[in-house]
Amino acid sequence: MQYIRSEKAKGATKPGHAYRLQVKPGTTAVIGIGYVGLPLALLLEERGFQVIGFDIDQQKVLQLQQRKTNVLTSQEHAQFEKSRMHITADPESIAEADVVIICVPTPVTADHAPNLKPLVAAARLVGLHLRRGALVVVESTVNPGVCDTTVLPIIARYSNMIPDRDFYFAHAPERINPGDATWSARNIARVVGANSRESLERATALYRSIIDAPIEPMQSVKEAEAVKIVENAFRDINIAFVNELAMSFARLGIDVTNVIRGAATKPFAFMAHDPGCGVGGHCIPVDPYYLIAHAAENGFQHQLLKEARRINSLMPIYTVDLLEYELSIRDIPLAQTDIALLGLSYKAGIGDTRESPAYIIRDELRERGATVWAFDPYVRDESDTHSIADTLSGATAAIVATNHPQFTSLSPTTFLDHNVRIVIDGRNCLSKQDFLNAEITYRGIGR
Ligand code: SAJ
Repeated sequence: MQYIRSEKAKGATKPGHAYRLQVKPGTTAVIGIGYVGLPLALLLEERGFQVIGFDIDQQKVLQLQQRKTNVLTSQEHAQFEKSRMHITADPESIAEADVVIICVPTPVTADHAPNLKPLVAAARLVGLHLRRGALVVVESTVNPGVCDTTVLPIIARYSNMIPDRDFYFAHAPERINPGDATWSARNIARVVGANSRESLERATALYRSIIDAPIEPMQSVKEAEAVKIVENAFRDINIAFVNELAMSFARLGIDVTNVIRGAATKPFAFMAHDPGCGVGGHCIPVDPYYLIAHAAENGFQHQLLKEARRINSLMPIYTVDLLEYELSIRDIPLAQTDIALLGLSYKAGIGDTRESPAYIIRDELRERGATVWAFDPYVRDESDTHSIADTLSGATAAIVATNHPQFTSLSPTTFLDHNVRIVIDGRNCLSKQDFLNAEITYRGIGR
C-alpha cells in the first residue's frame, strides 16, 4: 500500500485529520478468516487490495478454498464465489503484505477470564513474517492495555523491529454484527487508535479508503480498545436493566414489553432493549469480563458491570423456574416430563451457539429431571429432532429460547395440535394474546 500525502485538510484540528493521506491499495493479509476476517477480506478485495486470507485451521482453509462458509450473507457469498483472494495456512505468505489485519477470536475461559491464546499465537506469527515498514492492525476485541502490554512486545520480539519506527501499529475494534443485512463491514463507522501520529494517519487512511462511514481517530491504542468494551458493556447493562424490570413487573402484573414500548415514545434519552431468557454470543456476555478483570488488576472493582453479568446470567434459570412453577400448580413434576426447546442459537436468523442461553436452559431442565427435545433449524447438527412438529409431539410444555422467524410465526394451533398447553416464550416473540385466547398457559419474560 502506498501513502500519498495530499493537501493539508482545510481547518483540520483533530489528530489524524491534519493530512488526508490517500492510499493506493497494495497487499493485505487478514489473519483469522472467520465472521470478522472474511467479510473484511472481501471488502478489501472489492476496494482493490490484493488479499491474503490466513488461518491456522487447515480444515477451515480447505473449506474456504472450496468457498464453503456460513459466516457470510447471501450477497457476500456471491462475491466470495468470484473472489481471487489467496486463502492459505502458510504463515510465510504474511511477508508479502504491507498491511496485516489481525481478526482472531478473543474468547473467555470457563471462569470468564480473558483467553488471549489465539491473539498471542497470531502476534507471534505476524512478528516472525512481518515486512519492514508494514502496518499492523488488531481488530480483535481486547481490554484496554492488551495491545501495548501483550501484542506489541510479541511482534517486536519476533520481528526484531521497533513499533512505530520499523512497523506501524493500530487498533481498530471490529463491529461486525452477524446476520445483519443492513450493517456490514463496509458501512459501519469505526474508531482507530494508535500511539504515533504516523501509525494513526496510515491506519485512518486505510479504513477511510475501504469504509463508507466515519472513521474516528482516537488518542491512543488503549482508547480504541476501551471504546469497544464500553459499547458492549453498555448493551449488557441495558439488557440487565430490562431483565430486572421483567422479573419485578411479572410480580406486579405489568407487561414490561408494553412499558418499554411506552418509554420508547420519548424521543430522547431512552434506548429500548428487550428482556429475554439470557444473553449469548461472542461479544456482549464476554467483553464486560475483560474490563472487569483488567480493572481489578489495577485496583478497581466494576460493581455495576458485575451485577449486570449476574442478572443476565440468571435469566436462563429464571426461565426454567417459570416453567417449573406453571407445571407445579397443575401438579405436574418437571422430572420425567418431556419439554420441547425451540431454539439453540444465541440470536435469531443465524446458527451461532456461542454462549447461547438455550444450552443453559437445556442443561438446567435435564438437571431437574426433565427430558428435553431441542430443535433449531439453523443448528440441525445439535438438534434432537428434525422439525417443530417432531419437537412438540409428546411434549407437555415448550420453551422458545430463540426468536427465529420459523418460531415467531407459530400459531397456538400448532401447539394445541400436539397437546402442548404450556408455552414459555423466552424471547417474548409470540403473539401473547392469541395464545391466551386459545387457552394456552403463556408466560413471557416480564409479560
Ligand atoms: N439480547 C437481549 N436483549 C436485547 C438485545 C440482545 O436479551 O435487547 C440478547 C440476544 O438475544 C443475544 C445477546 O443478547 O442472546 C446478544 O445479542 P446482540 O443483539 O447484542 O448480538 P451480538 O452478540 O451479535 O452483538 C453484536 C455486537 N456487535 C459487535 O460487538 C461488533 C453488539 O455490539 C451490537 O450492539 C449487536 O450486535 C447489535 O446491535 O445487534
